[in-house]
Amino acid sequence: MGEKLLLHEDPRSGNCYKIKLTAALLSVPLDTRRYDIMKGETRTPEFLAGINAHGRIPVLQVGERMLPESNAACWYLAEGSALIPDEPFDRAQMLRWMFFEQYSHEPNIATLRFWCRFIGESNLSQPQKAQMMPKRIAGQEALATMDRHLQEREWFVGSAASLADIALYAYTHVANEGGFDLAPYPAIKSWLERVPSLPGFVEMA
Ligand SMILES: N[C@@H](CCC(=O)N[C@@H](CS)C(=O)NCC(=O)O)C(=O)O
Repeated sequence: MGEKLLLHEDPRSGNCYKIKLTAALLSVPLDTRRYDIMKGETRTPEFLAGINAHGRIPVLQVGERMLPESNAACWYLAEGSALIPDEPFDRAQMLRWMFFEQYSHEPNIATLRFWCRFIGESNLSQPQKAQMMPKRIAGQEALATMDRHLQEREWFVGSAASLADIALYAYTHVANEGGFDLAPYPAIKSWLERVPSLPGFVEMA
């Protein structure tokens, strides 16, 4: 990986953590530049024009080029490594769980964590308050699906950790901060204990 890598991030974000964890597991050097999303620092004209027109972190800067979307950045870092399975069906299964994470997991579990831990329930707008219960139910459904899958296996795909585990670990291990009780999901709890044993593992800030 010849070009310099810079992660535009807010260290409280699980989406940013996925990329830092991938880089750490692969011993890839990564510089970081911090933004405070609570202060709208990813919505400034400079950020929108130069970093990400969608106004969000994480963005992985590769030389002069910008790569938004956490899972795309993880893929870029892990290309050719053991974190992406060689076998085509397994590789597609890994993507299946990464898409699941973005559609069924992160919008519910990460959003409730953000609302409960960082905004505070009493400061939520009426539409946000109305979304809390549907998101809680959908988040529990995602956790139940993960738990059923993990009852049969140690890792999401094949017999080793892959980007699917990294993507899903980021917000599952802090799901309690969004008010999710993991007690009903014993297979998830065992898997959460397994991930930190990976060589090079780093904690979320
Ligand atoms: N699908 C995107 C989600 C990015 C995202 O939602 N980023 C949040 C922080 S985790 C953000 O930048 N929020 C600030 C804002 O919307 O102003 C990814 O996986 O990278």
